[in-house]
Amino acid sequence: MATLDMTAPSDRRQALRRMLLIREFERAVRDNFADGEIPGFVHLYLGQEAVAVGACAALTDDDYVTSTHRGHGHCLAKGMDERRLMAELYGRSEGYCRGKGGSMHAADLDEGMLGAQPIVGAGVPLATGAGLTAQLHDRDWVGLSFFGDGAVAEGQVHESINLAATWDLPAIYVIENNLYSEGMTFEKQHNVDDLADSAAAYGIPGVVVDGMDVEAVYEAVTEARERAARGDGPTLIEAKTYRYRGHYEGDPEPYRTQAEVDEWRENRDAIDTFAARLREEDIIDEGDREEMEAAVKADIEAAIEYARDAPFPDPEEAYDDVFVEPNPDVEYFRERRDGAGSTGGAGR
Ligand SMILES: Cc1ncc(C[n+]2csc(CCOP(=O)(O)OP(=O)(O)O)c2C)c(N)n1
Repeated sequence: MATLDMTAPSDRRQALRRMLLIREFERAVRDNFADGEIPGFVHLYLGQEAVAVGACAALTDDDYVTSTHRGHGHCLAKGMDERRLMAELYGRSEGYCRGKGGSMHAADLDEGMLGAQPIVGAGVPLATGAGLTAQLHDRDWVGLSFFGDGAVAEGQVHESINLAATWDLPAIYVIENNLYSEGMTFEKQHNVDDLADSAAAYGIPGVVVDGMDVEAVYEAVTEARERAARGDGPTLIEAKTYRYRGHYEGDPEPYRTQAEVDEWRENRDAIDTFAARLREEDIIDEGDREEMEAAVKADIEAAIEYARDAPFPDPEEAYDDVFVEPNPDVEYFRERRDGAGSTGGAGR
C-alpha cells in the first residue's frame, strides 16, 4: 500500500480508514471463529491498529515487513487484500498461501509481506536478511520487523539486531509492547521500563513511542527509514500499546482485570483519539467516521462471502510449495564464498 503523507488531510483520512478496516476485519474474525467457521488458532490485533498503520504508512511499496502470530493488522496495513487474507484464514485455495498457511503464516511477496512467523522472534532475522539483500544488491528497500515484547527475550532477535547494527543494514525493528507475552506480564519478564534502552548495546538509536498514536508511530518510522536509506543503519522503536483481546481467542485471561482492559479501550483507544483529532482539525465531520465504518463493514462482509464461497485446496497440493529449486542468487553467494582467497564466509 502506498506511502501516506500524514501532513495531507486526504492521507490522514486514509490512515483512519485503514485502522477501521483492521478493526472490522478482526471483529469479524472474532465472531466467525467463535461460530466455528475458521479453523486453527487466531490471535487478534484489536487495540494495536495504530502501530501497523503508522509504521506501514511510512514505508514504500518496495519495502519489506515481517510479522508475528498476531499478524492480520500488519498484512492489511502493508496492502494485502482483505478478501484473500480472509480466504487464507478460512483455509481456502483463494487465500494468499492457497489456504495452507492460515492465520499465522500469511505472506505476500508482491506487497512486501515476507510472512507472519508464529515462532516467536523468527521474523526478525528475515527483516535483517531483507536489509542485507538491499545492501549487497544496491536496492532501495528497507526491512522492517514487527515483534512483541516477549520476542525481545529471544536470542535470534538480539543476534539479528546486532548484525544489522554492525553492518549498517537498512532495517527497522518495531517492538509492539502490549504489556503481555501470552500470560506473562511485562514486569515479570523484563528488568527495564523501556525495551528501547537495549538499543544502546547495539550502538543504534532507541526510540520510545506512544503506540496508541498513529502519527507518533508514523513519525518515528519515517525518521528510521530516512536513517536506514542514508546508509546509517537500523533503529529500534518500542511502541507502547495494548491488546484488547486475550492472547488467543478463547484465552480465559486470568493475568489481567477487565477494569484494566476497559480503561485502555475507553480512554486511550487509538481510533477514537485519532478520529477526535481529525474532527478538531475539521478534516472529518461527525458523519464521516460512521460512513467510513459502514464502508469497511461492507468490504469485510464481502471478504467473508468471498472466503465462504472459495473452494478448499485439493489434498493433492499438500506437498506443493514445501521445497523450491535453488534460487540463482544462491549460486552467486556460493561462488563468493568459494572464491579465491575466501576464508569460507559469505563475506560482506
Ligand atoms: C520460540 C517460541 N517460544 C514460545 C512460543 C509460544 N508463544 C506463542 S506467542 C507467545 C507470546 C509472545 O508474546 P509477544 O512476543 O509479547 O507477542 P504478543 O503475543 O504480545 O503479540 C508465546 C510464548 C512460540 N510460538 N515460539
